[in-house]
Amino acid sequence: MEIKGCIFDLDGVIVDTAKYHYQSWKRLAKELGFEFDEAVNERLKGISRMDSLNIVLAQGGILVTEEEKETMCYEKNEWYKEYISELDESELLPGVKVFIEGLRAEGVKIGLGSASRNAKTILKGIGIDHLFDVMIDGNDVSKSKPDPEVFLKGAEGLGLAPEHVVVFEDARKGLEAAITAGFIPVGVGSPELLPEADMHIQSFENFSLEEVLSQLDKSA
Ligand code: B16
Ligand code: MG
Repeated sequence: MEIKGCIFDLDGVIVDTAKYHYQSWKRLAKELGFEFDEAVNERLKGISRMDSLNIVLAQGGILVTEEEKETMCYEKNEWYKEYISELDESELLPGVKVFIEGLRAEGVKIGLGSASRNAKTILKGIGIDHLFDVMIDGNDVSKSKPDPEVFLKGAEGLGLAPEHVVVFEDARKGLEAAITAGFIPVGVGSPELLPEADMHIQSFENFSLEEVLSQLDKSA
């Protein structure tokens, strides 16, 4: 088996923007008169802004019109943009930049597969956008994870078949998407939280693609 490309999810894999999403949803919930639960926040990982809002509103038992939902998504995103406006390289998760640079040096193609419509701004903010051969985000897809559209478009952009591409994901729905479309899935997080994946890493520090290859050989 040859690995020719790697596609990275953004939030929870390259950078910990989940805390800023959480703060923004919490602020919206407060405005609507209820406390937003951190456990519910786990379910928002990897899914679109509108799908997230629907979960937040359900937690508060709040019914609103579609128009009001649009306004709430807009408002939440304005706060989120404020939080991420000061992002810099220090917000990168440990080891990920060095790992990506190493892959590029070996000729492995690099892609982004994120649900976030702010993904390109974030990559630019942390100064690593130039490391990506293709960037697919929430602006480029019509179906969100667990639909594999975002990863399939990424593989297409890299000119690679999914079976030669590793997908690094921290969300169950993202792993489901990668598995459905025949990518090599690696869960970034614990096996307990990400039961869909056979392979897991806690961080990119001291990690190399060789480990993925040896696990694949064992399971072949
Ligand atoms: P935005 P990922 C996802 O990013 C987040 O995990 C998820 O919590 C968020 O709702 C989604 O992006 C949309 O983000 O509001 O910026 O468009 O994990 O797919 O990189
Ligand atoms: Mg994620």
